[in-house]
Amino acid sequence: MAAHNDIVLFHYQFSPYGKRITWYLTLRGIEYAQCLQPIYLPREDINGLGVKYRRIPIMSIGRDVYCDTRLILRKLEEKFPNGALGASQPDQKAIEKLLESWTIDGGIFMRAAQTIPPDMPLMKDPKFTKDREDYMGRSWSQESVRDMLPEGLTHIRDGFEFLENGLLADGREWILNTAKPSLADIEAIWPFHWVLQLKSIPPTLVSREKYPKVYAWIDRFDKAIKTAERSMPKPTTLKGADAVSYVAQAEFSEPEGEVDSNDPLGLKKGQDVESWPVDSGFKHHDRGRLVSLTAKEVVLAAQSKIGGKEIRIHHPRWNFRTRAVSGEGAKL
Ligand SMILES: N[C@@H](CCC(=O)N[C@@H](CS)C(=O)NCC(=O)O)C(=O)O
Repeated sequence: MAAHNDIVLFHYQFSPYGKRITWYLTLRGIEYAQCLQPIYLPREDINGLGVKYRRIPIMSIGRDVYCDTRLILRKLEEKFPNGALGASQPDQKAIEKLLESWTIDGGIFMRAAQTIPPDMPLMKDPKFTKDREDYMGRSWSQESVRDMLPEGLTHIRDGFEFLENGLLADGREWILNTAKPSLADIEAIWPFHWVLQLKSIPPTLVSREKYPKVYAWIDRFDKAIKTAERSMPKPTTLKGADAVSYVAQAEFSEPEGEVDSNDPLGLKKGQDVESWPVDSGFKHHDRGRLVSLTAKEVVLAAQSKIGGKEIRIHHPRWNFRTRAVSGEGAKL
């Protein structure tokens, strides 16, 4: 059983964040294996890896596990530089980064999630809504969901407006006026693509007639993905136990790295630390020995459940908190 390029992506099909990575891999023609996950916790395979981070997707390359799509995309760009999708001009890089920030931190994804139709069967499944309360820290009761819908719709319409009359206004095919979709297109498109699939927005607010350029861009993007899909093999799908033992037996895919002694956190290599996201999924903390700390990422060594093999968990620094674990109960 092989994972091409040593990559295993843990995700589920309904995940718009997951799409950021599957689209990227597809557009690049980078072959990979996937391990499909349930839509809510528990996720036994991820537990088996020794990873407490709860969000989807995560991606392993060898025995290194990367959390958060921003870090995953950066690693893929670095590991496969030939034909990278990211901009090279500083001003274009800045637009790409601002789009990432707009969709992830600027609230577009959160507003898109508020447009999930309250009548969808999943929204009536208490296991799902309770799980999402743990993930987002807000109520997902039918009442709150209905209350938030109008606000979600208003914000998403604003996003369509911004794209139609801003970045796509001059009739360009792709956000950075490239010949093919680039990383900037992925950074911008994913929540809008998702809401159109959810079919949650009334046509009186958002329609092909009102936002023809955005719709045409999304159609073009889908076509580019379909074409790319046809020119590469489908990802290998690994069963959970196989994926976990594959990762636990693999080699590390990158050198250990150093702890920056000038880092404001003042942590030391080898110290026991915990690290977790502060924007969502914040109750789930990874713990381990500090392996590396740079401006861009923190790496912890934690034990998988396969023969106690050590894996390295990578978190980005942005919107993550890392601190020393000390005192009673600190033993890992
Ligand atoms: N900033 C994270 C956010 C990831 C995220 O929130 N993913 C959603 C899925 S689309 C999630 O984990 N939802 C809760 C869950 O599936 O457990 C990233 O870029 O990867």
